[in-house]
Amino acid sequence: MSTQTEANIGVVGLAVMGSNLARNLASREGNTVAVYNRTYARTEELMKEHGDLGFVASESIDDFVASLSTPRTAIIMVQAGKGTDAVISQLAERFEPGDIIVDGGNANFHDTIRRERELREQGINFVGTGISGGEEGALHGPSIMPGGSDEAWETLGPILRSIAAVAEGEPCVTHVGTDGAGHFVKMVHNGIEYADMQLIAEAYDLLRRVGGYSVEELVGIFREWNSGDLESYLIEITAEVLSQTDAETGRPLVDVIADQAGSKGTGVWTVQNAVGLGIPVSGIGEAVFARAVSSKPVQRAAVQKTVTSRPEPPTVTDTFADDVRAALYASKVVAYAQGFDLIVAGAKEYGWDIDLGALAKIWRAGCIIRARFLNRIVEAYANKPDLETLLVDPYFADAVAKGEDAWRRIVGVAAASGVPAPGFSSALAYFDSLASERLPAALIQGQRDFFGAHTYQRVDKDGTFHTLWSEDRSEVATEPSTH
Ligand code: NBP
Repeated sequence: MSTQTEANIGVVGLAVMGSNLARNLASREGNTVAVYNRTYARTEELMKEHGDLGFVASESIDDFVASLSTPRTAIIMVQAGKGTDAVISQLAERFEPGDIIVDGGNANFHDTIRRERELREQGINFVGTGISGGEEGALHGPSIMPGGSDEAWETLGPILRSIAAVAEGEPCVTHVGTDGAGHFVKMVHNGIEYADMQLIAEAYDLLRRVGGYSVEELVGIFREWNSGDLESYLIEITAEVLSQTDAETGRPLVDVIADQAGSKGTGVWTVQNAVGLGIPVSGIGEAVFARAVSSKPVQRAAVQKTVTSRPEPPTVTDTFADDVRAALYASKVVAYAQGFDLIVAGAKEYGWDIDLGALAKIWRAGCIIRARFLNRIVEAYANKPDLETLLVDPYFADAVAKGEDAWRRIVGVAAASGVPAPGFSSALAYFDSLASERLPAALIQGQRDFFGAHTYQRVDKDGTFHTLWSEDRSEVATEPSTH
């Protein structure tokens, strides 16, 4: 179908995310939306169901490109990776300098940096954009994290602002930084989401297996938590999932779902990049590993057969649920502190000027980690944009201090009960590492110097030193080790 109509924005890829985003765009004043999908049947389906939104549908990529007004602006919503590259090259063959290609898929930010560089040579603006909120968000208002050039943002900004979620009157979209910045922060967003989910899951497990609460009681606890400072989408849906009864067995649905957690890879990317940048994101790491452990049924069954006796959970008091809540909050502060550290490190490494407060603002609605908590992070960065870590912001420092005793009790109870709480305990270990005046890293430096002459620094004078371990064990001043 060829058409002369001029659309100000186009969407390529009309699976669940693309069709919902196209509907969102088309429902906003001033937008005429061109749509195209490799398999035309999907386009026809969208037209049949929602043709009243005035879409300009094309069967061929040529007609799609011809239907766009200049600067041509197309949002790609196809499977990340090869699918995205295929669509980019189709568009790039037909687009002109000044036109804009937006990738709204979950791309690896390294790919986004490469694609932006290649397309820039052709004068085409490439904008890698994180979009969070799943299919509902795409339809009603996602949190949007665009990278790319200032020039592209001028055209794209008003369009994205019109479709984004709104938090306290402000659209949840900001120009995060150049080239891959948007996809980088979306990756970290997903990593934080992993950590947050893991911590909630640990809270649930401890309340049930140690606290002895029924699933029904847990629904009440999570609903109550959702009216306080833990208020968030993830706590809200936790109560919803726990309240669901399986129609077939009459049991709580959570008890008939296989306990092997899946993932699509953004958590792994977050950890891989954090390791490369030297940033401890132990909360995200533990969450990724916990999903991996859950998905090892053979090992789990073998160990369960070998380990026949398990610890008896200690008797807990009425304040147990409050303790778990405090441990969850403190661990969550650590997970977010680590995630924001990673963003600071990524920005430094890749040359992005990322406004952390603005980022926390656009995560307050539309996305999966939306939470009351984010307002506190906005305030923390407004008070001190170059905060060393969220843990020293007065509000968070106070919140952690108030919950510290409970946090320690819960980690102790988890260990004594044989209930795994890797998120809670690693968060506490991270906090204790930062809070310790001396760390055993001194001993590690000694070991490294012993076997590899890796040298060390001293606390009492400048310089680099090596002990002649295999000679008379005297110390010599030396150059820093390069190996
Ligand atoms: P999918 O990730 O399932 O991808 C399906 C779409 O990709 C279809 O339109 C398909 O066309 C198209 N496609 C593929 Br596959 N290979 C192609 C190729 N070589 N050339 C052209 N088109 C190709 O869709 P989705 O779940 O809607 O997600 C879209 C993007 O949004 C993904 O990058 C995803 O990671 C991201 N995302 C998803 C969510 C979510 O909650 N689902 C949230 C945030 C971001 P066809 O119809 O011809 O097969």
